[in-house]
Amino acid sequence: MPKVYSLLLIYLISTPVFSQSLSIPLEKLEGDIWVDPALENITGNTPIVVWFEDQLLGSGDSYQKRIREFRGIKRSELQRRVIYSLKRVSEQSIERVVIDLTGLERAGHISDFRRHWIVNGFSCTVNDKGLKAIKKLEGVSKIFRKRSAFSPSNQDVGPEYVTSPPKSSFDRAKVESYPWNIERIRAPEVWKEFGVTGKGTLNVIHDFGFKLDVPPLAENIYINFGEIPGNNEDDDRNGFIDDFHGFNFDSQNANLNEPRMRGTIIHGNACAAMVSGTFATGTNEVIGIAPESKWAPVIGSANIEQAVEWAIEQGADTYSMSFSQPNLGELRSHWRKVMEQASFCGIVFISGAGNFAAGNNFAPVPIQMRNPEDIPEAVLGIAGVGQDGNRPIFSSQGPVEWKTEHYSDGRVNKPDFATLNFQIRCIDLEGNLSNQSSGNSFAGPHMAGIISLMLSANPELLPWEVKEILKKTATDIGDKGFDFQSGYGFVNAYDAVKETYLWKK
Ligand SMILES: [Ca+2]
Ligand SMILES: [Ca+2]
Ligand SMILES: [Ca+2]
Repeated sequence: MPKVYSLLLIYLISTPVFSQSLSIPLEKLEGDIWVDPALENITGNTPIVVWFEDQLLGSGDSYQKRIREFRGIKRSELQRRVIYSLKRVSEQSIERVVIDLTGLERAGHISDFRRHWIVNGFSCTVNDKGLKAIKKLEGVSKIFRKRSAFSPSNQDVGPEYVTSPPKSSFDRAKVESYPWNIERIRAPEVWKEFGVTGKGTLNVIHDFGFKLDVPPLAENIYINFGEIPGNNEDDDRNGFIDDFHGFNFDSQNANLNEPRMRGTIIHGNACAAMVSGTFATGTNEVIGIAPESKWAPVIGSANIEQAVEWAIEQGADTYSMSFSQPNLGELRSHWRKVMEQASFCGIVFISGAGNFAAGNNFAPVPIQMRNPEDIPEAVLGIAGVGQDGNRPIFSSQGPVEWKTEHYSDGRVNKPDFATLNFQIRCIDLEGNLSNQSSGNSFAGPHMAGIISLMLSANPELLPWEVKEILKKTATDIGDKGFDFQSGYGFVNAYDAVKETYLWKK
């Protein structure tokens, strides 16, 4: 049975009863149908992503407008209502075109169809005829060319499941030491004074290179209890087979075991450990900022909308992206729309500022910070300093520029904040803190760990309230006030978490 046709049947039996109390008003994209210039004269099969006209955020400047509309609402309530409304409109939009799509699929003009709700639309692969037909479908507003994974895995060694995660070795009373960066960010004071260690939060680490059985990470790995690992079945029927801990949205399977060394570290593991690591193996040295939080590994930049939908469904609080994509063209707008609308589903997105201010990879401002750290408001772009408090020369600087078809902000202030990015101690394959590495890949996870603590202390904070608190409590460094090297300043966990208690709802 063709995929589209089978989806149609699912709509007919599963459309939920409309609930007035949950529904929130949506907006419409204005103007004529727009097609990405990168889709001119396509030959052969090309991946696209389509936006319908009905969206949570209609115009490019809706984000700021709509956050004011929801002032004071609890994060859990906004999340429930936005998810409900986005899923509902997605079903309505697809219902209007599903018969046409089925025909196009049968005729071989489209394939790999996937519906999205985080942005109301769908992805598929098209030929020239398929693209022409989709332009004419009811409700279709914008069509983007999708990109394949920017750094495809070539050492994909398969799935890995921690079926019996070891009990957490972390115990506040047993803490003996921590590396300098954990102390500088003032995490131990939060554990001690407030008893807040990240409990109840889930942090998605979107990266490459994971090995999941490393003790300080395995102890806090996320488990999707609806899924039986390794049986090649989608037990919880969410569309993803064996998504027991996370998922690889590039290869569309659970292949997350990719212990690829970059220099002396496994990149994804190093980032995850700074957020959710417990004790370095066999020691009482704490390596994570939020050592009782959970973390989930995700790979999959080619299908970011699926990855973000998955994160929302699993109840993620933070979503950390220590990667940086240049030259995305108009697809930048799609990434931004996904993250803006997902921040209304309660997710705080974080991305390291990048390392393109010096050396062989130098790029000039305003393209020194790239996607996704260039996304205003919905993504916190994080730069950093070293142990001496100085900015290393590689650390990317703002501002960035937005002049896409959908977004016309012009120059946007970036980065947002600074944490630590130089000579950070990292775990090795055994979970020992034997390495050190530098880069804004680590500035982001420091921020994710701090936000995990904040949301553990006050789970109802909205993403934009988290940013307000960080602005209020950051220490100004570098040039006076906001600056293009450190944003609003150096963030510390203690002042940020303390402030969250004044924002209780
Ligand atoms: Ca599943
Ligand atoms: Ca399964
Ligand atoms: Ca400053």
